[in-house]
Amino acid sequence: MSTPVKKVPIHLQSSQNRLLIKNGKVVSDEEITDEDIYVEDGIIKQIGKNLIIPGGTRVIDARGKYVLPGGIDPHTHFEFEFMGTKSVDDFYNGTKAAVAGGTTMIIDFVFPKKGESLIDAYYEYRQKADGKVCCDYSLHVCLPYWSEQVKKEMEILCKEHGVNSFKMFMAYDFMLNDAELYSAFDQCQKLGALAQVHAENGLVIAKNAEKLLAKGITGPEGHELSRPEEVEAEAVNRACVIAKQVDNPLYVVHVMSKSAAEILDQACKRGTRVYGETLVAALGTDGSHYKHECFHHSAGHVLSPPLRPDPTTPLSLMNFLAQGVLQVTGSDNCTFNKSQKELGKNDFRKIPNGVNGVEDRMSVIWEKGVHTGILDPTTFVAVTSTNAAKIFNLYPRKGCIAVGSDADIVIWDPVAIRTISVTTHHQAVDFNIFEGMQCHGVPQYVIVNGRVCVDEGQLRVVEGHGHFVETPTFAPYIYDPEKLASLRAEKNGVDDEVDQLQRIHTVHLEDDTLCPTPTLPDSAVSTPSCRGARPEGQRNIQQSTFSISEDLDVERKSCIRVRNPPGGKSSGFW
Ligand code: URQ
Ligand code: ZN
Ligand code: ZN
Repeated sequence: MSTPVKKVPIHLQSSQNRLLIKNGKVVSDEEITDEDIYVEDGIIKQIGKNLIIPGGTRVIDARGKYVLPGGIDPHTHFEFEFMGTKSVDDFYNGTKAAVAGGTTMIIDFVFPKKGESLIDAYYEYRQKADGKVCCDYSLHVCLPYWSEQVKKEMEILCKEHGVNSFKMFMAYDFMLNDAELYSAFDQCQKLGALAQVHAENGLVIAKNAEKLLAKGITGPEGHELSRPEEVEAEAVNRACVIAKQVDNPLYVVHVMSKSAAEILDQACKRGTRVYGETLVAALGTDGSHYKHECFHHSAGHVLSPPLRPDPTTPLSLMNFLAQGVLQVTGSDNCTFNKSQKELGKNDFRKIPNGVNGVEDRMSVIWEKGVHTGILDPTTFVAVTSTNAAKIFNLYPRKGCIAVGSDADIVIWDPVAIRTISVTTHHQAVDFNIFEGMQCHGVPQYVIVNGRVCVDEGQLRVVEGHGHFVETPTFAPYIYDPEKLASLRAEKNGVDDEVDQLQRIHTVHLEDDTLCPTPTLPDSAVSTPSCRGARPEGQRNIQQSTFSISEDLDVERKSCIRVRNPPGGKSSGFW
């Protein structure tokens, strides 16, 4: 068990101030290399072989392990007042659990009450979080209503408070109508902010729920029955259409169904700049739990959009991540105890929505994605860290292991196994939707801003060690045609970074001369989408036979390179 310790000035943590990580396989979103990493004062200072480092530096031997950029969970709700109660993981417990699982940064949501000033709500969140967070964090801001004042405050948040993304709801009693969504997306477009959307048709859900209750269906199974896949897919489509009218990129949070992901795929092919986030809950479990006879069990799985009864959903969503149709994974960690879930004992509409995931996201995705051979480690890094860093403009400070980046690093043991359980997790909640799941892939060390916070598996977080990180607007990876153009000019059209830009998604350019399509090889992308035919000779991850143990056991080469083509994986030699 961890014991929170008092914040110690960084210069007094002498043994942890300087760190050398040796002999590991360093994974980025596009390659795996054999390199050592030297960290000082929270920053990565050197990467390479035979580094010259000061005496007294702590050395961690990562032989046989992967060295990953710390996970970024772009979707949490800590100490969130919602549906008449408050989520039980606060910014301390929540970020402690995040770190225990290999996540070194979270992005939470400011949730103003209807009519409340966005700025006031933002300050309330800063006040709640700043002294408690064990890792760095940023904030999205939700728009639960629309007004001229909201519009003005969005600008202030972007210009003065380090916010670059806003979430709008198409369900719940604080949903925006289509005209309001249009205005909100339009304002995002002017500010260079990312519009996020919770896509479900709220009006249809309300009618369905009334009908189900009238038939006597009051239990958690009614939650899913009232919000079937097409209700999610319809809203995703509508959001994509509206975003396209104002030509602003759209980020669809918690894509929970095949139908919704397919709509994103189609929208992307039509040239809408759209990014999709799915949840570890959707990848790791399914909607069969709503039929469980125990209310606490079934209600413990209630979130919106719901888990899907179609048992092929988790695998399909994982494949969508592998193909680049979806780019990001979050937890949507929004935890309520059994006693809180009982608020909906007689009416499923009142069950507080939300599940755990911030602690287990990395392990569950490794188990279901990498261990099964669907993702390789570089795609794992892309979908658990790098893509979120790029989309929310935290890259390259976060989301990669590079000189000058924050030393947020995970030493990942792909062979170790742990069994997830409410009895051993670090979250405050008394239920775990992944109970009993055995996961290969355990963080042996987790380094947060240069401090070893998981040390040979032992959790040693520091309350308040994290900081608020500002997210500037106009993220170059989704907005800046000039960045793309100069990259292309420098690298003669086909280069890793352009590939990356395409792979993280759908770089839709107004100026056709900048469009990457014509200069890429025929076999590569055929549209500005990240997804296209697999270039010759490049391995199809779906048919991959790569082996983690082989990779880690091979005689050490000076460099193992694995390139990611747009939309897939991966050539190179292992
Ligand atoms: O919709 C969300 O993200 C929050 C408000 C609640 N959690 C959930 O059920 N997904
Ligand atoms: Zn939502
Ligand atoms: Zn959420």
